[in-house]
Amino acid sequence: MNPQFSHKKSRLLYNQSIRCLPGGVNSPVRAFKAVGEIPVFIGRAKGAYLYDVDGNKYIDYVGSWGPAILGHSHPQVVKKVQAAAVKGLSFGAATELELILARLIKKAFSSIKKLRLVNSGTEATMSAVRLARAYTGKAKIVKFNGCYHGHGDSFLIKAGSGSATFGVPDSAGISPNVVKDTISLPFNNPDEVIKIFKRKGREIAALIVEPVAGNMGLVLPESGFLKTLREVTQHYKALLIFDEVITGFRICFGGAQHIYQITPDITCLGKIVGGGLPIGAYGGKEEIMELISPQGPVYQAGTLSGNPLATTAGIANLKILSQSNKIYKQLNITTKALCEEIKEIAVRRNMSLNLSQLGSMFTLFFSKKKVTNYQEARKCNLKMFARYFRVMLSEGIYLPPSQFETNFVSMAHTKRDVAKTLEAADKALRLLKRK
Ligand code: KE4
Repeated sequence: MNPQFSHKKSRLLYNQSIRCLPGGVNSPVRAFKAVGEIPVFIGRAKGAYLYDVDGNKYIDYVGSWGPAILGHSHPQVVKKVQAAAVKGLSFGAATELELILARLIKKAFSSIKKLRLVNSGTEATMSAVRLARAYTGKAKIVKFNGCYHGHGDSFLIKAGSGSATFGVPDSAGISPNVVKDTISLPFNNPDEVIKIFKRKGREIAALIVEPVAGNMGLVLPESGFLKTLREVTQHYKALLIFDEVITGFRICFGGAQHIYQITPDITCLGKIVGGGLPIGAYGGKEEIMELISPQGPVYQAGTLSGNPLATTAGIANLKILSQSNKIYKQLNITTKALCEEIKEIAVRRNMSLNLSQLGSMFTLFFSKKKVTNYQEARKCNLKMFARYFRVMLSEGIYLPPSQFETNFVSMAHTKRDVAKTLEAADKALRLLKRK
C-alpha cells in the first residue's frame, strides 16, 4: 500500500469484510486484485475527491464508474435527494418523477420514443435482449470481445471490465444452452460481422455493442464500423442495441449515437441517469417498446424501478447537464489537456504507451501499439500497469484498478488537480523506467 498513507483502518475493514462478502466486496473490480493491493475503503466523497476511512484524500478518476460527471455530492443534487427522502424512500407505485425523468431522456435521445426505468445497467441490457428476441422471434445475439454489458448470462462470454480483469473470459455457471446463443466477435472488425450474419443472419435477434468501448480500456470505433453494424442488422432484420450505460450523457448529452450519427433500435442507459443512485433504462422505437408488459407479452419488472430517490437524483443531474453545452466543452478541454501532458511525459521518459481519449473518458494503455480491440488490449503490460496504479495511489491519485477500465474526468476536476495528477504520473513513469 501507499508508503506515506496509513491504511490501517482499510486493512482492518478488509480483514473483516472478507468474512462476510466474497472477496470483501460487492463488485469484483473493486477488490483491487488486478493491481495487487487490498481495496481502499472509502468514507466520503466531495467534488473530485475521495476520502478513505484512514482520512487519506485522493483525486478520483473512477467517479463511481461514471455517474459522478458533475463531481461527487453535487450540492444541488444532494439537496433535491434530501428533500425527496423525507417524502418517502420508495412507494412501489407510479410517480410524476418517473415521467419527468423519462421526458428528459427522450429529449436527449431522439431514437428513444418510449423507455422503461430499471435498477441497473445489467437489468437494462438483459431486458433489451429479451425484448429483441420477442420482437424478432429469433434467439441468437452478437456481442464483441471485451465489451461488457453487465453480468447477464448471455453477456458473460469474452466480456470486458471485471471479467477481463480476472482473465475469466467466460464466467462459471453459465448454461451451455445460453452460450450457444451468444456469438462474440472481435471489435472493430466489420468483415467478421458481415461473415457471421451471412451465415447465421436468419437466427440473429440482435447485435449489442458499446458504441464506444469502455470496458477493455477506452477503445473507439474505427471509421465505418458502427455504420456497418447498422446496415447489416437492418438487412438481416436484427435489432441494433447500443449499450450507452457509460457513454449516455457522458461524451455528450445525446451519447455516442449523436456523435457518430447512428440510430440504434434500442438504447441502454445507466450511471449518470441516476446521478449516483441505482438506475438503468432501456428504450427505443414505439413498436418495439410496446411489447413490454403490461402493454405487451414481454415480462420485465422491478420493486424499486423508478424509485423516487434515484429519479430525483437523475432529474437533478440531467437538468444541470442539459443547461449548457459548455459543460461538455469544459470536460473535453480539461481531459485533453491532461492527456496531452501525460503523452508528453511518456515521450520524455521514453516510455511507449498509448493513450485513448474521447470527451471526459481516457485510458493509458501500457502497450507499444494503438489498441483497437480486446485481443490487443490483453497484450498490454499488466504488471507495469499495476505498478503504475500503486505509485499513483501512493501519490493520492485514485485510478480505476484495472487496465481494462476507463478513467473519468468530472466538472469538479480543477487545473490544480490536473497539475497534481501530472506530477504523480511523472514520478510513477520515472520509477517504472528505473525498474
Ligand atoms: P451495472 O449493472 O453495473 O449498473 O451496469 C452494467 C454495465 C452495462 N454496460 C456497460 C457498458 C457497463 O460499463 C456496465 C458496468 N460498468 C462497470 C465498469 N466498467 C461497472 C463497475 C463494476 O462492475 O463494479
